[in-house]
Amino acid sequence: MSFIKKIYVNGKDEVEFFKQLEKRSGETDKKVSAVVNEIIETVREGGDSAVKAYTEKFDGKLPQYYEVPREVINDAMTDADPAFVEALLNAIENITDFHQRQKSQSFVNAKADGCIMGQKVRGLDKVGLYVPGGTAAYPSSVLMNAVPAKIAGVKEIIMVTPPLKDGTPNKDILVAAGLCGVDRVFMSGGAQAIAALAYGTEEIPKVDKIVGPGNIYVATAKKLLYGVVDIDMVAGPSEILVMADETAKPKFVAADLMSQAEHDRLASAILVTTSEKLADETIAEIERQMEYLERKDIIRYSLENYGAMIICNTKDEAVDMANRCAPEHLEVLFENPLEYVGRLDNAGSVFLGQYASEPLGDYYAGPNHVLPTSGTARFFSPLGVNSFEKRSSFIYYTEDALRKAKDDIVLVAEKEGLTAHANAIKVRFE
Ligand code: HSO
Ligand code: ZN
Repeated sequence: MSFIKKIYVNGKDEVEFFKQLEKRSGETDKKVSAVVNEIIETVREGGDSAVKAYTEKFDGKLPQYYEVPREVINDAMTDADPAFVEALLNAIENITDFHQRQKSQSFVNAKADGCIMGQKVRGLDKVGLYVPGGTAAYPSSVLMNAVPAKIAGVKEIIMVTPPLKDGTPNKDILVAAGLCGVDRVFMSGGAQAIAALAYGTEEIPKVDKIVGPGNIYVATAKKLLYGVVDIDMVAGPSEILVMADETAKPKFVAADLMSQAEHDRLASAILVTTSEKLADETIAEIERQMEYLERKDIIRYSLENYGAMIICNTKDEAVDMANRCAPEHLEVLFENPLEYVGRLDNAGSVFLGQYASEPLGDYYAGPNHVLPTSGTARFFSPLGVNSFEKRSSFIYYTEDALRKAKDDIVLVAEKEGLTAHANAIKVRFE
């Protein structure tokens, strides 16, 4: 028996497994909320000195810089491995090409009666980008956040990120930030950095929206400050669901499942297949390939707890299951993958065919890798240009047109008991 579960569709095991999966997306923890609330209030009152005091308290010392000087960012770019810079530039080109197509258009509707109405779309002024420390400091995520923000027309992107253990900035993150035009970088992490962005301090600008993943303190701070600022969605653990038939290659399926399972111990990787033979061979492949992967302990844990091989009777059953799960990433390794696009309603990003391996989307192809998790792809969309845009509408009316509309407006205003509203219309025709 392998450490990975094999489950037959519609059975008792299936119900148990999905219950276990749901437990991953934890409710907001009351104790964490209390701690974060206090941090938020202290930073709101105390500004930079409160941010620095928390950094010292939690990290034991202050980082090399509070704000990273521009020359340090430029030096990081010139000193970096040219192949790494080239790879990021190629990714930026693809991400730009994809996201440019998302830009919304303003519109003006000039009507025959002389009235004009329209909608103006513009980028947010200032956006805060949180980049976590530790092993989850991903340069690719800097690209996925900053490129669409730039395309939307955001005027200033302010990054906050904790330092490495020795107090210096993470050079790879600086390279990514420099290449995609991040304007300022502050070396500060945790709930204190989020509070600083939301309220502004003497040095850290107040932003309109905060994006980027973080630990439970960061996520809680974002949730608590929603309304003071806008936020992106609060990302849960990574997920992949692979739908495959007997034509899929177990070697590829196993590799792709583990590519997500390695993210963290709560990651989930599920195979839904019409072929029990494929499931068995994939399990064997996982056990073989896992041995040479650096994060095999994380992979083993997440697959054991949140991974499964689900055997279906038909492809329709597999499609239904994918739509019900609404996974962050959905791979279609059926013989004719393109035939299924129209029927897949609830996935963050869909990967079609055996060469659209999930990491291609994480790093390179162009679509965003910041995606809805924990079933929220039912109603949330990937991060994109519109996440950084806002709309305002405008109205111009002629005297004649208002005269025609007058009685309707007055009638409804008086029904609502709002006579000052009615009056504002009536006085114009007395
Ligand atoms: N798969 C992650 C994104 C990522 N992968 C960054 C590698 N680096 C989002 O679920
Ligand atoms: Zn990934």
